[in-house]
Amino acid sequence: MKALIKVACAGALLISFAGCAEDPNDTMGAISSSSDTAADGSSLVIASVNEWQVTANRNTVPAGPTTFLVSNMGTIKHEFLVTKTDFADGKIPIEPKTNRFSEEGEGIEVVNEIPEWDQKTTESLTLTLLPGNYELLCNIEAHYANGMHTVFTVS
Ligand SMILES: [Cu+2]
Repeated sequence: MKALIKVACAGALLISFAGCAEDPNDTMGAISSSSDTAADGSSLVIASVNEWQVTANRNTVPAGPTTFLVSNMGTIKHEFLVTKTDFADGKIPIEPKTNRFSEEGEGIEVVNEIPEWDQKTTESLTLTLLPGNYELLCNIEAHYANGMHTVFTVS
């Protein structure tokens, strides 16, 4: 498992000096903590997903280009949705039939996403964000209800 994490970090290194902060022995983590912009000048957010949470190293960025570098630290596939909404964290209404929320629902705008990707790998997503309230979340069946969301603000 350790070797795989190192591979994921090497991929991250190409984008910026962003490491896998989850590994305390990884010196790249220390470098990343002082860098809040990616190599292309966008705001950098280092995040991870697992069962059952979404975490990020910052929950506020200025409006504009933002790069999310997201590691799947879980044991199954997850997705990562950047969702603009004024619903409180974790309060987007779940449809009982599907145990997920409607991504076309009122008051919900999925700006972009990293589709389901493999555990122990890292993906990135760069997009331009407008000011507002957001949640970073996973909307695979039952995952949101189980806690896979965190609040995020674009100022
Ligand atoms: Cu998930």
